[in-house]
Amino acid sequence: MPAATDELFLRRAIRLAMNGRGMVEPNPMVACVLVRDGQVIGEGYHARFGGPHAEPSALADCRERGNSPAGATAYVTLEPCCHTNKKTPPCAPRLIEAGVARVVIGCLDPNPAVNGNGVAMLRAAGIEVTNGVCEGEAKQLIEPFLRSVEHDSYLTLKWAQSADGKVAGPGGKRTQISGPESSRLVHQLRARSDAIVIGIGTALIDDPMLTPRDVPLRRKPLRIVLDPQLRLPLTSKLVSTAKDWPTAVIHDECRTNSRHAEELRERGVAVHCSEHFGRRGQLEAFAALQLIREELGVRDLFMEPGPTLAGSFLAVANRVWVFRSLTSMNDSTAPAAATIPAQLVPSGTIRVGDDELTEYRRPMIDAATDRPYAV
Ligand code: AOF
Ligand code: ZN
Repeated sequence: MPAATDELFLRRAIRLAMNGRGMVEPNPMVACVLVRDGQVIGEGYHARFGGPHAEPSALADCRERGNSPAGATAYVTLEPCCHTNKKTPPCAPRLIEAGVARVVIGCLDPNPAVNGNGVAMLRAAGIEVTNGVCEGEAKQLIEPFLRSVEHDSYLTLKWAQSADGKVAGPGGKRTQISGPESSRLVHQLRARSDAIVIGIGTALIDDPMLTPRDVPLRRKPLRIVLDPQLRLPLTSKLVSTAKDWPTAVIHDECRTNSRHAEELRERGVAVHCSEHFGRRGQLEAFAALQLIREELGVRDLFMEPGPTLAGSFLAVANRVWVFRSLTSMNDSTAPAAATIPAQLVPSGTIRVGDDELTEYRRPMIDAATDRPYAV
């Protein structure tokens, strides 16, 4: 099969996998496309956490369409699994039973229980396996999962700015900058994340709920406020809804036994302390991610920072989403957006309603070559 054809079907599988967005996390999005004689004869994706994997869904689709998978090529975005102590039966044996002749894989499953063992099982059964087709894109698809398997965090920053680069109104006053279509995307991304993170400045000025709204929600993301002096008001929406929506604050070390800490706890807020706040109250970004990972147990983070918090976390961000509106603020007292460092590379701009969304990504480095994957 020419390499270009493999790429074509693998890309189709990547696009299909994205239908699982918001429903499968923290597990990876995966899809499988079955092809014979250049024709798609069945396809499927992993649609929900704990539900059937991509491969059995594609095999079922193939049979429902009256086709036989025997002799077909299976294009899978992720190495088929082969381990048993989990929610669903392993996929590699299913492909073997179905008699597929060839399996083309985007990338290996970083899960140590699989990681090459799925490929070995397929090859031992006489199936031809090609791995690493569209590998950069396949890895990008599952980047938060990849990071978490590597015991790392995956951090997305998001903000909206006016055409002249301002993130709030005169004197920092809250102003709606982006349109409703952009808000909808933000709610989708909130719903996909393990946690939504803001600084105390935003909590005090905006009094946000930080919940994903009007989008399908599989689980409730943890709401985290970085609040060195523990100023989050008991009357805030975050605190008053903390019994229904998991909420945590991270403050500096000396407030642990304060009355306010106790009152927050009584209202259902998890109160954590970090010794990594600097003298001016800014939290050291690496230490914050580590604490959030290790004490709060969450890895895929969506941060909605003001410019100061953005300034501290851009150095460790994996991805940045900037919504730009068409209108200017024209006010010198309005705060300006943080500057995005050159290491975060623009990966695309799309129109969202009247706004433009630009995504910036930190290129993933291939451990084998020490160079970024070409995406
Ligand atoms: C595949 N195909 O579609 C997916 C895979 O708990 P389970 O049974 O859903 O298994 C989760 C693990 O399976 C996950 O950590 C990852 O290693 C793999 N995901 N594998 O062959 C799929 N979603
Ligand atoms: Zn599987």
